[in-house]
Amino acid sequence: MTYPTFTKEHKSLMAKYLTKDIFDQLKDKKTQNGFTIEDVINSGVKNPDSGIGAYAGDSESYKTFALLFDPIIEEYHHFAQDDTHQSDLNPDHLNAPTSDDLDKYIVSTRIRVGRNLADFPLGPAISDEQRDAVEKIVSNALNSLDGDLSGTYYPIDGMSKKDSEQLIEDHFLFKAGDRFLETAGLNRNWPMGRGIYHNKDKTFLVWINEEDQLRIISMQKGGNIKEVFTRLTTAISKLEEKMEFSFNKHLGYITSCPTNLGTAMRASVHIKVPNLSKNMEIFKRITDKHHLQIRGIDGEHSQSKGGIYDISNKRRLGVSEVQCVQDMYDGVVELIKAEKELSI
Ligand code: ADP
Ligand code: DAR
Repeated sequence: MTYPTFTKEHKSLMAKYLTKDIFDQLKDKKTQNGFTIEDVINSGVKNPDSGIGAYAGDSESYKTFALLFDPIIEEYHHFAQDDTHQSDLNPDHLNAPTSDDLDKYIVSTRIRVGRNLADFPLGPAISDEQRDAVEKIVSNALNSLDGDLSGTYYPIDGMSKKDSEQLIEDHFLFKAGDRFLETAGLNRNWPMGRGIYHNKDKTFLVWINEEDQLRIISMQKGGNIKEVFTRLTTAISKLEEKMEFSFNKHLGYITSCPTNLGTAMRASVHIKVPNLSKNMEIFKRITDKHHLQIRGIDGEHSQSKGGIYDISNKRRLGVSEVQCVQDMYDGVVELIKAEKELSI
């Protein structure tokens, strides 16, 4: 195993912190699942434009390769090695009243968390048999849900053209991961063991074995952020009755990418702000103040369309789930106020 050749194009946190000395201290280590430092950094070495450039193969990776993961986590999340993560999934603690303006400017609201099963490796190190076992455990649990969470599971392998086209049209169907996920080992044996569950109203979805083993998603048209959060927290607690998620008091919920550690939550709105889009300095000042990220409307690394942007919390670790949603809500209220002022 030799120290990778980094070019000036390699801008990721992994390239920044993986010195030759750190590499030499890590190069002979491997986790119980056989995950090595080469496996951790492959995505970032092969994709110089990575922002992070490192993935964990199992919960143990964060300890075995702490010399690399700790500085990455500290810089990205502003979270020190002796900090502890506090979870709060109680929607009563969220101050997010509805309003006509929220429904007028917000096209749709989506709040998701990533989860991985405690007794399995993460996606980058999981075997094909283990991934199929995860699909069976999670889909069986989902098929037992009742009330407004009850629905249907659609394995991607063998999915009918009609179902596939409908799910793509609804923005529900995930495809094989991008080049970052591919080189992290997350597309192995695609599409076996992958699938999508959604309820009758298509307001509750679960992606199985995408970047994480579960992406638990609550979403609906309009701006009733508290209703979306409440549905999500109800679903999470029902699923936690049926399976144990990988969690520790330092890093919170364990995920394959370090950016999702802690709450593993992204609370987003698709918001129409055509005037703000012409005043990006004001736009970014408000999103920075509320620790928010601006994305395009077709997922990560996509562009905005027609003055519609995906606005979501940036903080995930060292803050609670309620705080993630509060960050987004408070920022969106201020963005709408600025949009209205610019439209006069
Ligand atoms: P993640 O899955 O990590 O939250 P992505 O940015 O890849 O992030 O989004 C996944 C999918 O969810 C994309 O198809 C995106 O268009 C859709 N999406 C994200 N936020 C919203 C939203 N508020 N309303 C509707 N669709 C959304
Ligand atoms: N593209 C990878 C991952 C960044 C965070 N996004 C995730 N996890 N989907 C990078 O290192 O930039």
